[in-house]
Amino acid sequence: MKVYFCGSIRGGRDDAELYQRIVRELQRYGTVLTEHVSSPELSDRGEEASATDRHIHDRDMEWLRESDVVVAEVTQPSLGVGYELGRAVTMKKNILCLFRPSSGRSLSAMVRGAEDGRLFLVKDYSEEQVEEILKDFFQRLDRK
Ligand code: 6K6
Repeated sequence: MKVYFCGSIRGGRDDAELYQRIVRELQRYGTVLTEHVSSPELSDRGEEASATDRHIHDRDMEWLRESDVVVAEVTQPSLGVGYELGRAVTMKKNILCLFRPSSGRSLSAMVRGAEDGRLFLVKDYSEEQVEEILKDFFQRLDRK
């Protein structure tokens, strides 16, 4: 099972620690292709000396194509995550979006409204529910 994890980079790194917890949990179910998204060393400048933006985009799209499932933490708004979700929909991937209402934010209608109860799921959650929600998601995938 290959998992593509999405989380904000240039959109802001406030939730980086939570991304790390989610990625660690996801690693119980498969290979996380985008582990770097959770790296505490990565700043909101999201820059890597050797990688141009085109290289990052093309490499990430290749990983997205390769992936079996896409899990996105969508509480911190990020253009890149929104873009990845749109591309993943076109590729007919199984998608889980995780949103924390405790943030006081309101999730974009373009993400919440894409929920279809089948390939595109949106879950409101709090941090202590991460394990349980991912367990349910992967169990459901097994039954598909
Ligand atoms: C350096 C070290 C690790 O990453 C970098 C450079 N930046 C990126 N590398 C890989 N993926 C990226 C990078 N910047 C954005 N992305 C992708 O877009 C990730 O898969 C995230 O899910 C998403 C974040 O988008 P922004 O708009 O918040 O940056």
